[in-house]
Amino acid sequence: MVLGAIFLTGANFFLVWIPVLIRQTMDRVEQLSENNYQVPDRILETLFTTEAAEVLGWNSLILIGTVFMYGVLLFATRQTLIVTSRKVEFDIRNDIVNKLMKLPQSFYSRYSSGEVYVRATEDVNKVREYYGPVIMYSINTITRAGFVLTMMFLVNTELTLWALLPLPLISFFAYWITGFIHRHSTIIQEQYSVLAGRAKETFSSIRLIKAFNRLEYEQNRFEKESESYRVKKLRLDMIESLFHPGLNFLIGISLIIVIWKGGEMVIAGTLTIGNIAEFLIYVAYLIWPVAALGYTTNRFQRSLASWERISEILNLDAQIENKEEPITKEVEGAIEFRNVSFKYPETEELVLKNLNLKIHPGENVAIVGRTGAGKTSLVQLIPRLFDPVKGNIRLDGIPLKDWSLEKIRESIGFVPQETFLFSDTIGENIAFGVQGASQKMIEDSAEKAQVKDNILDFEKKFKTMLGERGITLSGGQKQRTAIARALIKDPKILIFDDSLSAVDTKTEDAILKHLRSELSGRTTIMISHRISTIKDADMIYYIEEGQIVESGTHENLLAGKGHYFDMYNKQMLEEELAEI
Ligand code: TTP
Ligand code: MG
Repeated sequence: MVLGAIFLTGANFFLVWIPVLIRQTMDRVEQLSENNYQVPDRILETLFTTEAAEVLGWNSLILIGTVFMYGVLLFATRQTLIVTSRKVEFDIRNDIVNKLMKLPQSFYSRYSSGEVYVRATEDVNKVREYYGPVIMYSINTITRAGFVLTMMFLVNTELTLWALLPLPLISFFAYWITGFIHRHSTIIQEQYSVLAGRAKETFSSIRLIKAFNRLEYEQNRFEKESESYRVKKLRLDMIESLFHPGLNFLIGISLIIVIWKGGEMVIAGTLTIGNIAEFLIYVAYLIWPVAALGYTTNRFQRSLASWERISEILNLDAQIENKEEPITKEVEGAIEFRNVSFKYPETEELVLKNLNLKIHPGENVAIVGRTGAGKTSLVQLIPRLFDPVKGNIRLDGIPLKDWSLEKIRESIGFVPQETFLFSDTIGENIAFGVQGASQKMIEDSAEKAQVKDNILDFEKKFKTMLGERGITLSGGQKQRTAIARALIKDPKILIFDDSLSAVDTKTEDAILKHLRSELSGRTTIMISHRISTIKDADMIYYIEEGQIVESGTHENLLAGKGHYFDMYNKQMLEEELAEI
């Protein structure tokens, strides 16, 4: 940046000599022409006398040299300052994304994805403008005004004062209009996000909209937003069209003052014609820096506001991160909850209350309970998606906080309740579980999850695209793809959050059989609403309102005639009814 400032100062140094050279040339030409005043026809002739040629030739050469130096230095300035600002932008953006990856879930419930996106794009861009244009124009204004004003005062103080008279107006006008443009652009930007968000939502739920016959309603809603965007945009366009005519008008006034006052002085004999030309150029030189003063003040305020929003993110505490020298040894799979209480950051109510649970390595555990009981919340604590508010969780007898996050997460195969698949090939979706998975690994885990046959039925097999530009899998196919994604990691701990709910009982049996042979030696936690899925588990926990109210094997629990027994009876009854 220092280098850029030096280049820019140099460029402006060369710039101020241009009007001087023009003045000298004009004055010399005038002198020469005055000698021949009687015969104007001979002016042309005069120009080719040695003296005239000398004046014009030399001055032109020097002028070209000066302009060339100015150009070279200006190029160097942009190359240093703008390139620097791009590098700054690159660093800030990477820092933000790095931070965003680590921020706790509470952050994502506080900020919408749109807001996060704007901070990582728009705001970073505005901060970049600070390092680029704002600094560049500021240095330019200072150095150019310094040089130009010095020259002007040296030539004629009175005319200088006259010429400067309208300049503050220009500065103020530029400040006012760029401020207005900025405020409206912000509103328009927001309106645009609303519009884009609405369109995205509409098209991703197009099936629902058609099924509910809401086409016209959605169309009208969109049209209304679109109209509001149009009106705002037109207003901005009008103000923007005012900018240049307004600026030119003020410039015109300055120039007229110079010619008027300068003219008077020339008539009085205190100034030359060349001086007027010189002054006109000086005034033109000052216009942009003076307008930039207003413009950069605005930009600077914007950059500052953006920087505040960015540093807010950068200064947030990641909360869940590695302590110094975390444990990275191999995981065996013993999990223990000790007096664990948990609530979500955005709510007050405890979701898990003083919960105790001990799972041995290789044990096959099931968790059942009514909807909303806290099953999902419980298993989310194991890979540390959240931390408990009270109590602690131990892995192999060591508190989770002492483990390396990467090690814990690497050792857990998690199949979440809501399946999310990327808009990518089905093979890549399965391979997501591990880095550098081979085709064989992908196929093996698809086989284990009982989804391989389905995949082979697709025309492009494992290369079938999913999601927006591809096919939509059935609910059960999705779940089994997610299971394959967890199995490919070959993890010590497997967590299935209601992951077989969308498959029929026959497929479920096949998966369970495979898993059982596969799972020996692995700790598994299986959440389910279906007794058939979990009745063979080593241990079943029944959760109610964030507490374990019953535990034991299937037989134990039935004999206890409690909640589990009721649940079992209800499901048996349903099955019998279904058979009738
Ligand atoms: P869950 O733990 O999701 O309940 P569950 O998994 O037992 O229910 P289901 O069988 O239907 O899957 O929710 C417990 C409470 O926590 C519930 O009141 C909703 C609340 N909750 C949040 O506030 N934020 C969250 O991200 C989740 C998952 C739940
Ligand atoms: Mg759940």
